[in-house]
Amino acid sequence: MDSRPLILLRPVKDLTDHRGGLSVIEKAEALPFRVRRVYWIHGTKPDVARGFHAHHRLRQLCVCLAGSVRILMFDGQHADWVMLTPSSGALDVPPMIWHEMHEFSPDCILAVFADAEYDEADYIRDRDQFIRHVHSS
Ligand code: T46
Repeated sequence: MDSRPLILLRPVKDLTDHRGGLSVIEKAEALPFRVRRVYWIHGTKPDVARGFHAHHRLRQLCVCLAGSVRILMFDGQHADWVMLTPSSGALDVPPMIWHEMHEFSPDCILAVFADAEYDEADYIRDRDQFIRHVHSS
């Protein structure tokens, strides 16, 4: 298995001025793929966790627009946590990374930029199956 870092935070440019905030993600270093779908998670109920899957091929960038959320990234061998906030940068979620989203603040808005349209067949929603898949490839 390769040993890529599990937590890769891509830069979000802050152009805040006296009028308020303006944040930008641009250029390949920050947005390294063509966006084909955008969705956002909001109004998450207390004590709810989401995710609990990996994708075969999908690559995504998660940006916390408001509040905070704690994300677990697991490559089948190593796991790491990251707290996403509007100032933490954009989390790169490559294919074949099991991810879970925990501890959503009530005001959390988590935007996700994806490189493909929705396809349920791309999901691995069973953790044991994910681990078997990682170790067989
Ligand atoms: C991910 C994390 C970060 C659609 O029909 N179209 C869509 O574009 C999406 C994202 C979801 N759905 C359906 C699939 C489920 O029936 O909406 C329902 C809820 O999706 P899910 O339970 O997968 O939601 P999360 O928050 O667990 O995961 C989502 C994304 O699905 C996933 O790709 O990486 O956010």
